[in-house]
Amino acid sequence: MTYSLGKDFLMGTATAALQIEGGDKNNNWYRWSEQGKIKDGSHSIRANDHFNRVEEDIALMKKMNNDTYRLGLEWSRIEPQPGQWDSKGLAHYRKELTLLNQAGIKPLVTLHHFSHPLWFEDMGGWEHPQSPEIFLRFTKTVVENLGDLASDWITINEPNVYALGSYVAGEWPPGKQSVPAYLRVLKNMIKGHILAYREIHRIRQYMGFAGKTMVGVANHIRVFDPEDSAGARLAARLMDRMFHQLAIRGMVEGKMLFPLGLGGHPLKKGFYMDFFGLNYYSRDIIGFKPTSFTTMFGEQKNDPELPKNDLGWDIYPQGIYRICKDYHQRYQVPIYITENGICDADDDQRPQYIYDHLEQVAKLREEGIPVERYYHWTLMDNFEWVEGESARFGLIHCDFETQQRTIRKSGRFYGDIAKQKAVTQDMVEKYLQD
Ligand code: IFM
Repeated sequence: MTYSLGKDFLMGTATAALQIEGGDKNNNWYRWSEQGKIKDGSHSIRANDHFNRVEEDIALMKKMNNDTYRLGLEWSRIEPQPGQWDSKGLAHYRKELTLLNQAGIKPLVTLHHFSHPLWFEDMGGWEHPQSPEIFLRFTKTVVENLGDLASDWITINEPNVYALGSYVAGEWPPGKQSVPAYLRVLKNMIKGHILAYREIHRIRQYMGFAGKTMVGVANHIRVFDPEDSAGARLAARLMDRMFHQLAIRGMVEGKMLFPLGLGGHPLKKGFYMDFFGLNYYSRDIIGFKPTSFTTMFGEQKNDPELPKNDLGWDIYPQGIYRICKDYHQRYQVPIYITENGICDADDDQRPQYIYDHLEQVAKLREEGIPVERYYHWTLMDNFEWVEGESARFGLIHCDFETQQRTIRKSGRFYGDIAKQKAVTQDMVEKYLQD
């Protein structure tokens, strides 16, 4: 029942700027909210008002014994117009990073997490051939101004989920449904990552931090287990390639798998990942149904035997173990679980979810797999993209009307684990009795 994670294990929480800050009108999700595309009618302009409550929220992280915190930067606050830099935006993030460092919480900074300025969206966003260089320009300014305050960087969050939601499912801005556009976006994001990877290292090196910089990507990885048929096995392989490998092999190795390689690739093959960032939520059973647009590569199904979260996603803790093992074998770099969490408004599943997933992590660490960090998604209930404010993933409950934050039972449990780097018998009795 009890287990230990080891004193050197870092635990924290993860957020994204757009999902918590509120108040910014110059980004793609503001317009999408204005257009009434959010299912519950909520709006990204509100979120958690974190932009004005940084101190309060850092105090909550401290209370939950966070060693580290993954935060995003809102690009449009830093570069509101192409090539124009907002010193107030940069100063805001300098202050936030300084406060985190003073609190003894190590920042991990994400440069692109699904949101970007309207001018970038309107020129074609990540579909535009110049988008990698435009992202590089943003990265350069950010790291020149903030690079002394953070050693650890994520260039892009979940490129596969972004490209799929925005360019195939069409549920996210700009709402396209086109596989060629998906491929263009992935290819540009890969280039953008590689350029940013090199640039972050270059700048931190001349700042005097050679050898002390960690750069990676937050890869969203699911387990795809096929149904028992040849067609389903083929579909699962195809889904793995289309959803995982195109982005991962491109970003880690600079390898453009077919069909991304068509049209050439000016950047060299190499190794562009200092840690393997892994966002894990769920597993899909894959069926074979090539007859419709949404299932042409494979049909994603639930496993009726497994418990579900509030959004109907299967809860499958063994997946985190399987994925970490697999990617460690492939790449042999430290693994950071950059996201893992559950949508659970009444918090009756989250304590067990945390226990079960961290148990798998403890097992991995015992076996010598270098899972060095775990970031729970997420610090507090926030703006969950098209689901809006109704999908609640937080260790902290947020009343969006009053902005009152209340640490949930799961948050207290997580804080106790983070303090002891272990689950003790006392904790099991206190938090998991039901
Ligand atoms: O809220 C998102 C996050 O922005 C990216 N990964 C998955 C989370 C839960 O859906």
